[in-house]
Amino acid sequence: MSATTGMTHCPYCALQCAMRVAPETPGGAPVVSPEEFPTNRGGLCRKGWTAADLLASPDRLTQPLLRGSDGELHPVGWGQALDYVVRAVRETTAESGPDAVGLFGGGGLTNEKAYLLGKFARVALGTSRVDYNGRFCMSSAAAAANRAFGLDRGLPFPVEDLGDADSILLLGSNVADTMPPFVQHLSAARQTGGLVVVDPRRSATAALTDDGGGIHLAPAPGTDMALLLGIAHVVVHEGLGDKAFTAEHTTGYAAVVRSLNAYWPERVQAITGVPAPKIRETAHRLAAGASRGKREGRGAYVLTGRGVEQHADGTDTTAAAINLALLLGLPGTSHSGYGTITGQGNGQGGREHGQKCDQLPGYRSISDPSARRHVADVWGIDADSLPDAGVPAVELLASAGAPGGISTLFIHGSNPAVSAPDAARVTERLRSLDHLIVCDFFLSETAAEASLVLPVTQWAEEEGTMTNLEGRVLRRRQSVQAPEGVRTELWMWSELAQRLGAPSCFSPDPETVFEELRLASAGGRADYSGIDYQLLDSGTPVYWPYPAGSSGTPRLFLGGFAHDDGRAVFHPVRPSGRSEQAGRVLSLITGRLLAHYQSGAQTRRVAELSDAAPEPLLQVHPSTAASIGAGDGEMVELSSPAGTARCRVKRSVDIRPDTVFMPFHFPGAGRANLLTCDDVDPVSAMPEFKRSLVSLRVVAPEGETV
Ligand SMILES: Nc1nc2c(c(=O)[nH]1)N[C@H]1C(S)=C(S)[C@@H](COP(=O)(O)OP(=O)(O)OC[C@H]3O[C@@H](n4cnc5c(=O)[nH]c(N)nc54)[C@H](O)[C@@H]3O)O[C@H]1N2
Ligand SMILES: Nc1nc2c(c(=O)[nH]1)N[C@H]1C(S)=C(S)[C@@H](COP(=O)(O)OP(=O)(O)OC[C@H]3O[C@@H](n4cnc5c(=O)[nH]c(N)nc54)[C@H](O)[C@@H]3O)O[C@H]1N2
Ligand code: SF4
Ligand SMILES: [Mo]
Repeated sequence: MSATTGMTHCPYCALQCAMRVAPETPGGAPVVSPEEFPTNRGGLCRKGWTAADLLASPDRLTQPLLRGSDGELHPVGWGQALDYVVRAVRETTAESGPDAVGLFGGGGLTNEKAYLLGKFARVALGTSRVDYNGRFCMSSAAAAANRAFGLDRGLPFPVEDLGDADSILLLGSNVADTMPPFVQHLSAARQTGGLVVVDPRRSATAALTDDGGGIHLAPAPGTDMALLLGIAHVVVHEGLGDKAFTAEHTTGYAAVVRSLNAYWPERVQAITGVPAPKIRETAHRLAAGASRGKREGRGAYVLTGRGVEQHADGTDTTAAAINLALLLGLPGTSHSGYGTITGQGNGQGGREHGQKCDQLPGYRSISDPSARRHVADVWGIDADSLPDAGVPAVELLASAGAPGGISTLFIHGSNPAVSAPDAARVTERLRSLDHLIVCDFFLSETAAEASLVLPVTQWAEEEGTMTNLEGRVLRRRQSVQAPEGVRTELWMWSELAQRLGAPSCFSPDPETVFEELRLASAGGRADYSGIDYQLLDSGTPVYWPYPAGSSGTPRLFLGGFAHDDGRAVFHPVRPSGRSEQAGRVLSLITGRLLAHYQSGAQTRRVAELSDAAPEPLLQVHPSTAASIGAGDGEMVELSSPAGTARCRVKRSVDIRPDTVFMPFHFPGAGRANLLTCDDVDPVSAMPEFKRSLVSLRVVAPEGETV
């Protein structure tokens, strides 16, 4: 047995905790055991511990399912299934052109799959209509980081660097539930009282600030930008900033300082509900960390999560967080910085290799002629034959079955019937497609709508690489045999490309695909050309950019930012009028529970996890619950401009009275996304997931009004 036998990484989040998946006794069912790795240091969360249940689940799909004339899904062979796909693509393309075929990918796909999916779209199908669920996840943070630094890598430093921090400002992130082993990296900041958590709820992470651990700021939902401007106002007006840094390493300082003038702490208190003294205390705390960083190497970090990014102004709110970090002189130093906490298993790699509608592998722009030439040369095609940029996720899904839109759609690694905004309308759109082809290993709510379901391998059944939240590339090894009847997505694209007569090679072998990805990424912003499977097996930490001949880049920007002049760019931002109504309306915020992952398609099938959280519960402040006469466990109907949903009430003093919280992991009438609308951020096209205006009323469980 080699040292790497059974060694793999978790199927879920971007921390990519290391684990071994192997039978306890020869021939027995596989079990998970944690492994020592810098991100998890031997820890796993409950989802990781129970992940082997996914491999043995009785719900596992093992045969393609084709919808028959009776409207039901029936098992068919792979030959028949692939014939169906080829016919669907040919029919749609002949009728309406290649852009009538769409692909929707996922940030959980390996780098190899994300890469080949983008290539399959552009080369085998010739369509521009490809995008992915990372649009719902990372797009605002990516847009803001690209604008400010010229490059987006979630954490531009190893996660372990946080372990030395004096102060950490954590905005809209609940790592104690979403990445439990990550909490270890916050312990030094907590010991010095330097953890500042910004969340309208006293989340499990906000509770880490108790007992001298730090400060919890609970702004009204959607008012984070004003809060950040308030903190930055104090930094500038009390002379706490790093003027030498801003003079030497940034552009746009004067404009950003002007933009802060109207955000003195008392005014920000009126907008956000955060007391002015706490705003001042936060600014001083971060500034103290920043200067301690310069003296002793124990610095300050500003980190953002989905709570501040998933808004219709998420890019600008993230920009406000970056501006604050720049004023304090944090980014581009070895002891301080700004980062976003990437969410999905391969949320980082998934955004670099061409699933995004405007990108080619290596984080290249599809509208850049030299990038097109480079990638077309690797693919052995003419650059002019590459489609132009397509449309982002919300627009792509909204165009399903609509005139001029897509009429055939492939979905790989996403369950938009539960997770997309305005999910009822998205489901209707999916139903109006001529052909919906879903690849999954479970019959997700989206797969249940498909005309064809293709059963594919999952994490520990296949080889591939992932790029975690720090930009570290790692191997997710095959540890168990896949059940008979399932195929890898690489095999499937390879077969389909051949049948469709694609003018390039589509290998079914992950290592061969990775070798091609290296070439395609060479010279791009996310350059993987110096990485190969042997290097990854050697245990050396591997961070991109990793050009051939280099030794990779654990810490970005130490020698300057990625803009041509080496400087970071301040982007002045201003809150829209929307945030001013905070406190006078009831806001629904949505997010995650420890026990479930995303749309719940996987974790709802793990008994221990579904027992822990069997249904959605609406977190409501007791005073708000009393105002509508709702007791614990009572069923309420929530109404928003997008629609209505139902769930039971869980009263809690850990949330603002003007705010209710609902997890989005559940299907049916308890779907949080029945309430979210498809407003998007103008820069990133990120939907407004985090805040919807709602009203509540108590209903009888059967649905009658009480
Ligand atoms: N258990 C679990 N872990 C996961 C996942 C999962 O589904 N389940 N998914 C993974 C993925 S893909 C992602 S993207 C990450 C997400 O990880 P997080 O960003 O930590 O998760 P969320 O729960 O979406 O949001 C975090 C917090 O934002 C708060 N929030 C909501 N609205 C606002 C607001 O307007 N302002 C502020 N300041 N805060 C707000 C919520 O109360 C919540 O506590 O988690 C990853 N890990
Ligand atoms: N209201 C609200 N909505 C949200 C969010 C929120 O905070 N609030 N968060 C958003 C965020 S950050 C995200 S990332 C999205 C995530 O939401 P989704 O995009 O729906 O992600 P998952 O639930 O992980 O769906 C993955 C599906 O793909 C399958 N799958 C897993 N791995 C593979 C694979 O390798 N290949 C194939 N073919 N299938 C695979 C799983 O079985 C599952 O059915 O939800 C977004 N939606
Ligand atoms: S924290 Fe994330 S990667 Fe680690 S075990 Fe939990 S779900 Fe898996
Ligand atoms: Mo995400």
